[in-house]
Amino acid sequence: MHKTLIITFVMLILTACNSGESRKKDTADQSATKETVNMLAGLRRAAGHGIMFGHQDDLSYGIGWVHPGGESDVKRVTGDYPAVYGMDLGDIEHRSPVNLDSVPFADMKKFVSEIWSRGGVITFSWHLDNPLTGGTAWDVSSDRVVASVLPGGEKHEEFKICLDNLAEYLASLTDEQGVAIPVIFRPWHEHTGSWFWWGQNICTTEEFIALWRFTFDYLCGEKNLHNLLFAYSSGGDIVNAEQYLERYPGDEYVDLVGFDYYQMPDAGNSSFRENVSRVLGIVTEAADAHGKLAALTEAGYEGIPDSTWWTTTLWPAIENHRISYALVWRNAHNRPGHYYAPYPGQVSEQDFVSFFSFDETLFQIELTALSIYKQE
Ligand code: BMA
Repeated sequence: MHKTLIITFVMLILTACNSGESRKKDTADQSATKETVNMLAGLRRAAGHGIMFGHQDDLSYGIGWVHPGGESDVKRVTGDYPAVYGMDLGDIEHRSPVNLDSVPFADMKKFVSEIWSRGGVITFSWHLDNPLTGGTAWDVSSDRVVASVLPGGEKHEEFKICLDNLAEYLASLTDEQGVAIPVIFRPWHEHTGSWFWWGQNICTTEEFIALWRFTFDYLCGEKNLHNLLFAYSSGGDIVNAEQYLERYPGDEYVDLVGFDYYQMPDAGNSSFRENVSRVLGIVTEAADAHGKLAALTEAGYEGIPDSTWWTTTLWPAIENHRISYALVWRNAHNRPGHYYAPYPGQVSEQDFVSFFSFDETLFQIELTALSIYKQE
């Protein structure tokens, strides 16, 4: 009897140890490819050196040009590419040849291989159309959309087709050797605001978490995609950690945590600086507590009317926080004034060059030296 008890006890301990060890990879996806695992380790390493600069649609178009190949407003101003490139997958759910901002998905695919070959970082957002109403991502006319796409909902099968189309595209992102190129996938962003159909007042906490987990499980499980790091990114309206983490889907579903925040024309530099720094405090603390990376996943000042915005506003807001990257939004070529990075002749051009020269801002040249995809 005594012996049986001891054996049971030992077995219990062994089981406990094993289940503790069953999560071996640092990535949320336990079947992540070695390139993806290396990428996460490389991103952690880079965060010890500085903050990577990112730009949305950097290679697709800029002020006065549209994807001729190799062009970049950031490069035109600094001589170097950004470290991080944001791109958007909106409309891939319909197998459209171009995304919601008219960027051909075929071009994006070329950019992805180009970025991968020079050791840059790719992050995808997804402004997915509303599957219930057929409207855009911004159609918040119904609060039943998330429920309708979840298992049992009337749009569930259609939603799975959206994910199938997304997965097919993500799976096609391979290099010449057939290696799946690792990317940061940032779905369901700005969910603490109520302007997208997956937003705060449009669905419940349970529905949002179910949506996230379903997306993750379907892509990594059903679709066998293992080149994704998942980014959880809220709006900038964060008051405390509890609110920030209210709809956090769990450590097993997330690799990176962040938020999006823009300077409004009437808000002033100090309110941007203070809010970004305050929220980064909350987000980096949450990141540390959960063993995740942190980032300012979207930011900017539309039209950058302030000639010293980079060194007197953005940099002071982020410099004291250990974050992986700060990404500014796109330089629309066909929407006058809708740009967030400087171009030659723009008023903040020289200041951006100063920002670029800081030891702790990382662009492509520093990233190449850090070779973030190399196994440690
Ligand atoms: C928004 C604007 C839109 C664009 C969308 C997705 O912030 O830039 O013009 O369609 O992002 O990129």
